[in-house]
Parts: sequence; structure tokens; C-alpha cells
Amino acid sequence: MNAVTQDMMKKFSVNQHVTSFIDGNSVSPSGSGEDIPVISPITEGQISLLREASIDEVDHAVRNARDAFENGPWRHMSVDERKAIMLQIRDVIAANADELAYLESLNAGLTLNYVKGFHVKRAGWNFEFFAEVASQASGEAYTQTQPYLSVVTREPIGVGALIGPWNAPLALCSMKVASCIAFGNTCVLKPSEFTPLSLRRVVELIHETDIPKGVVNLVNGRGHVTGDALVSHPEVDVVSFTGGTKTGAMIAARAGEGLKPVGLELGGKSANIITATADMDRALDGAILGIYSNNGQQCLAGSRILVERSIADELIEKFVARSKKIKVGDPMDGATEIGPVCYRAHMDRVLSFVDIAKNDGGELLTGGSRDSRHETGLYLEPTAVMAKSNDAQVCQEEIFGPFATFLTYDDIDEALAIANASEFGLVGYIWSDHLPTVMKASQEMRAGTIWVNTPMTRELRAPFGGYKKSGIGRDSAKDCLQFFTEEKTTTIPMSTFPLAKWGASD
Ligand code: TXE
Repeated sequence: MNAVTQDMMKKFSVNQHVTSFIDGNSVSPSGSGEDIPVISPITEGQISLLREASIDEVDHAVRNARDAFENGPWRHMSVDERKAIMLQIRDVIAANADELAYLESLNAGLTLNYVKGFHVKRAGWNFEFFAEVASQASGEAYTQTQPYLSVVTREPIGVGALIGPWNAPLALCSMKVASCIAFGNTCVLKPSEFTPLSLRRVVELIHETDIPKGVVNLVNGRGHVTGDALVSHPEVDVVSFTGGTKTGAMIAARAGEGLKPVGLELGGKSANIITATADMDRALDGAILGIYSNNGQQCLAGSRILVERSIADELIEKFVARSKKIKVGDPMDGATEIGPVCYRAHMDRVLSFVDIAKNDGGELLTGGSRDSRHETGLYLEPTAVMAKSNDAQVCQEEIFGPFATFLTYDDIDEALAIANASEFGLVGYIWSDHLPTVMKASQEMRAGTIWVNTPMTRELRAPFGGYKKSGIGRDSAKDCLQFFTEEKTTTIPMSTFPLAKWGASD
């Protein structure tokens, strides 16, 4: 552990027990419930204990959220009053950016600079953005069926169950909370049991603002205990989930039992197509960022890199050389480019794909092991393999680590066929200076977002979400508004026309 980390540890304390936060109060760890160690991937040392919320505790949280929704002031406030509180949340996040970045880096292994410069900012921005969306939302009016005026208004849907993953807890879960409460809903958030620290602090900070109690509640615990109790609770109206595809399918089935709408943002195995007309240097930078950013743990990674055969040797050689020089290390060190992966079982799974690749006829190009320069911590060498074909498991399964898979192709039709031969469809990347090729790729890639000559860029106003097994639904200003509200049509006659008088004559 470097000096920066040690300084940070002295500056910011970590709660010994991470508990739930319900109705504006921290739940005491004195009750019953399982204790689960919270481990830092930097050292693999225990940094806290998570007190798992039991079914009863989840029930308590949901009932408080329900009570705050039905009887509290939140949904009745003017949009401007709610907006003012959302902006207070933005400010309190900004004021505590160092601490939040530290907790996220310590717990999730993400590099401190990246978390502070991107994830924490995004967390604050989410509250501002959705406050603005709510404040600008409008309804509809129809007058075509005379003499009626039919107006369509939107109302909050109720209590949201928000379940988040461990790869970017702050950035992703803040979006769920912000988009849920902006429209007048209340919520219960369940972060991943692997990374509870930053979000527990965010929820505490939210309660330093004027937000009414019970609007934002948090439960901590494992998926099959706390998460399942939350999704299946009868007082939950809507479920928003980001995580693995298998878990997403289970959650959708559970939510389906209660006919609850569900939004799922799941995995990907996205194609990154690099053509011979591309600016090679930019494509190389983009391919490296596309797979290794966020320690390689991101749903939108360009993890299948498809290179046109005529440039493949040169591009792959450069990619490998750069991969060998990437700085893997303590995420709190400002020079680090890739930190540790999040937890041990995940690291083992990522590494298992090296043999899987070889058994499928693939060739290991670089990496493939734990980074031996670190005595402790879950550090992996940036890894790349050349696959024999797109049928190889490393081309079909989401590995979710610093692990790139290369394939070559001869023409754009072949590249697009390979790109689409996947059960996922989250994003697609195309690097080309030839407009017809770009347009063809944009039209034919079966994915929710296409990035042209750029690595990942999220435009919050535009829909983000997946085709096929990458999910159900989209996140955006408009989509979140639709997801977290109910539509209501009210029809009013504009003149008092005569009604038939049934039963009025003798
Ligand atoms: O996540 P899980 P895992 C992918 C990635 C990764 C794989 C598995 O490929 O290797 O998923 O990761 C909660 N009811 N992504 O198993 O299980 C759980 O507690 C309710 C892609 O660690 O999906 C946590 O809060 N909740 C991804 C959340 O689901 C349940 C991000 C995510 O955990 C539950 C993460 C249940 N039955 C992993 N079971 C992305 N889209 O970015 C689990 N949970």
C-alpha cells in the first residue's frame, strides 16, 4: 500500500459496521443478521463488516418508503421545491468528493483520480440532471374527439427497488436514485454486498439536505437474501437492476410474479470494429480505453476487437506493446492506470478464461496472470488473446476484466456478421474514415448504442440500454421519466351536451 493510501486512511474513517439506513436513520448493528466481511481488493484485507438486512429489515425499509410515498410531503411538493433539494444533494456530494472517491477506490479498486474526476462528478450531475428533466416534463392534450379535451399527465409510480452492481457503484446507483426520486417516488436502494461503502455514505449525506425522511432508504446484503426480499416485496412498485445477465433473468421472473415493471441493464460482449481506413493511433487508444478502463469491469467494454486483416498485425503488435506498459497498481496512486479487480472469485473467473481460450484454439498474446509485482491485492496483467473464431467461449461470454479478445476479418459484411453473432447487444464500436462503412455499421449492428471513432461516451439525454440479453428498457431523460411514472388520461367535455336519460321516462 502506498503513502497516498495510508494518508487517506488516516484522513477518512470507515464505518466498522455497514448497516441499513431506513427512514432517515442508521440501523443499529445490534439486532440479528449475518455479518459479511467487506474486503478491499487493494490488499484483500477486511475493511468493514456488512450487517446483512434480513427479510424483516427489508420489510421495514419498504414500508417506510411506502409510508413516505403515501403520506409524506415528497410527491406533493412542487417540482421546484423537489429540484431545490436535488440540487442540495448535488452540492453535498461535491463537498464530500474526496471522501467518496476514497471509499469507492478502497472498496471497488477503481483508480482514485478516475473516480473523483468522473464517477463522483457524475453522481452529483445525476441529481441535477434528473431534477431538470422533472422540471421540464410536459403532458399531452387531445381535442380531436369533440367536444372532449383529454389531457395526459404523469404521476410518480410509487416505491422503487433499486439494485446495483459493484463495478461502478457511485455512478450507476446515483443515477437510479436520482431518476427514481426526481419524479416524486420513494425508493429502497440495495448496493452490491461487495461494495457497500460509498453508497452508504451517499445516503447519509443525502440526509444532510432537506429531503424528507423515508424518501431514500438503503438496505445492505447479499442478492439471494436482501435483494430477493426487496424485489418480491408486495409494496414495491417498480424494479431497476444493473448487473449480470443470469441475475437479471431471475429478478425479472421474480418481479413478473408481482407484475412489476422491471428495467434491466445487463452484460455485453461488444464488438469493436477497426477498419483499414481508421486513424490507427486513435483506434488503438480507443481500443485500449474501451477494454481496460474501469479495471476492465464495464458492461460497455469493447471486449471483442475485430480488426481488418490488412492492418491486424500492426495494430495488434502495438496493442500488445502498450498493454505490457500499462501501469497496474494501487488505485490511489495517481500514476496507476489499472487497479485491482473487485473480488477474489471474480479474479479467479477472469483468469480461468486464459485456459478456456487456449483450449478453444486461441493464442495468448500478452498477460494472462496475476501481476507478480504486487504481494497482495487482486492485480491482473492486462491480457489479450487471439481467438480462433467467434464461436470461442472468450468471444461469447462476458469476462468483465482487463481481458481483450481479438478476431480478424476481411470485409465489413463479415465484421458485422461477427459483431451480431452474439447473445448480447449493448454497444458497438466502429473505427472508420469511410462514411458509407460507418453508416452501414450504425444501421446493421444490433446494439443499443453505436460509438463511431470514439471510445465510451455516455450522453445522459439519449437512451442507453441493450438489445437481446443485454437488457430490457433504456436509461435516458425520456425513458427514465416513462419508467418511473404512470400515465393518466383525464377526459373532460368542453360543453354540456345532452346525455341520454336512461330510466328517466315512465
Ligand atoms: O453480479 P450480480 P455478479 C456481469 C459480469 C460479472 C457477472 C456476475 O459479467 O462477471 O455479471 O457478477 C444483486 N435478487 N456484471 O454475480 O449477481 C447483487 O447482490 C436480487 C455486469 O457479482 O448480477 C448485486 O447487488 N438481487 C454488470 C447485484 O444483484 C440480486 C455489472 C449484481 O450482482 C440477486 C456487474 C437476486 N436473486 C456484473 N442476486 C453490468 N451490467 O455492468 C444478486 N443480486
